[in-house]
Amino acid sequence: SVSGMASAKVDDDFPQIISNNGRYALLVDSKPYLLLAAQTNNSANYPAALPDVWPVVEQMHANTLVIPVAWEQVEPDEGKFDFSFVDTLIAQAREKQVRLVLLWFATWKNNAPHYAPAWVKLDNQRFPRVKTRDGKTLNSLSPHHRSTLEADKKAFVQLMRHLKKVDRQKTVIMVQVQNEVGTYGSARDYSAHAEEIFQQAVPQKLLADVGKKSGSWSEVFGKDADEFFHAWHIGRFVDEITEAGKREYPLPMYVNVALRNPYHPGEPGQYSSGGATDNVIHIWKSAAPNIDLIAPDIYFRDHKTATRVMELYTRNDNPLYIAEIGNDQPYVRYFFDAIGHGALGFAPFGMDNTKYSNYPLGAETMDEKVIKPFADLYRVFGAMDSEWAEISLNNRTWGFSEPVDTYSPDKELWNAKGSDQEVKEQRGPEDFTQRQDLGDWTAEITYGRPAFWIDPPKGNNPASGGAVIAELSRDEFLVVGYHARVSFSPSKELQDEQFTFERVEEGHFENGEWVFERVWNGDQTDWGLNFIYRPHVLKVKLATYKTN
Ligand code: N0T
Repeated sequence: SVSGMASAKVDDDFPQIISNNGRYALLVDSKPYLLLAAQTNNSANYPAALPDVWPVVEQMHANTLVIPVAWEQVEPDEGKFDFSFVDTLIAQAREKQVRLVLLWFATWKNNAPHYAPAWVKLDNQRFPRVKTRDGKTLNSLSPHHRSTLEADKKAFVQLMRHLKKVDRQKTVIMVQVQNEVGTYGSARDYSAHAEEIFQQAVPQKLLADVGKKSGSWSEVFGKDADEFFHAWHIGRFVDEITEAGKREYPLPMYVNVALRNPYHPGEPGQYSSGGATDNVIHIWKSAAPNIDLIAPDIYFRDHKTATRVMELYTRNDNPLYIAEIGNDQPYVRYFFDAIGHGALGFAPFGMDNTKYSNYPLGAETMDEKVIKPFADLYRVFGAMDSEWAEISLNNRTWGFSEPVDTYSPDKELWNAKGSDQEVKEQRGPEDFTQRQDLGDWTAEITYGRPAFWIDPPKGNNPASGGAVIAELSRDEFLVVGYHARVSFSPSKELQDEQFTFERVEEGHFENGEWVFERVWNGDQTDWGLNFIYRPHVLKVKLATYKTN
């Protein structure tokens, strides 16, 4: 089960994460809930910014807004709390019928204490920063000081207490603790105080959880010692805050990760050291049992790297949730991979009209062209968010996105080292074809082919296709595709059998029940299931028949 759930006993109607054999769902109002989310740009956490936020949430058909709450705004003077922004936000969210995920920007906001109050970030005596090996002071707070932990914890507890008081109807459904924790520029804190702790034995709990024999950090972890030490201590710091917050009000709580590139990781400190990068997830799981999930922030534009990240963060002990993903066109299709991995949700970053753009991470401008492809997907999945989340909790699912990245002629694809542009010229149909063994049946997904015949796939320009398949019963699948063709054929198990679609129904869900609209047949099915302009929801029944 999800780590934090063991300790937190909450009412059935309280937001919580449940699991079923390594598959997960977030429950909201006692029902599975798919987070079709939008995250604002940074600095949108003031009432004056909100009018620029809601229109995009609405155009996108998002059911959830992900938005910061800053320590500096709730405790500008030590011990004096002001939750007026939170109150305004909750009131407006209710009016719009949108749920909230709050981001606690405090000790670490991408490495730095920028969102901490002045009384914290200006007092380096009381709240010391990380020191490099050469004694340079970095603008990243050290995890080794009770003073920092206690101050942050006190504010976080007040926030959770406030939510408990004002949010009886559970508009806020989840909380992110800190943002992209870790330190750039050093693997760990090398201050004298940190050094003393580093020389001590590795804690028993960590040794037991990772199956190592006792010793100092260097003896146990060798060349990984510095990074693992930093990850453990940041993890413990975050866990203690989380535990205290949950004691007030036990919402699901998670951390997000400034990823390292899984294929070209570089050295700790070149990426955010101490955050839950793919190489230290096990350290974090041991250090932070109250954290319900560890969520990747995906800014790799290429298919190979983006989908690899999803594999790395989908684990029996970790439900996938895409805490952030760039909002530009190439990223949209990765929605299908995410939900194919059973993700609890998906939150494109920078979805507001505050006239800011984090390009090249996301899109250059915010306009209808950026919003529309997300809206196409969210509209369809929004109409069955609870049903999908329940199917995903209990059934096998597979997601696919167009594998060949496309490039505009004048620009290479930013942050896409995983993608090999060189071989682009020699692409053949196989490059645009994905096959998945589903058991008795094999699915084939192809991209960029005419609606008729078996003409080979050439890919879409730009790459934009995707599909997801859920197994409803042995021969029955729910299929949603977009700019793709989905075909089925017998697997080895049914090798010599004749087969056909018994019936392909297009429909939708109402209150958990499938509502039939029409049968897809003829052009819509003769060459496979062709998903052209927008996603459709199909229930596909496959069958074999005897010829003698
Ligand atoms: C993200 C966002 C926001 C060479 C960036 C991503 C958000 C934070 N950080 O717009 O700041 O609050 O979580 C860092 C990605 C760096 C990629 C560098 C690739």
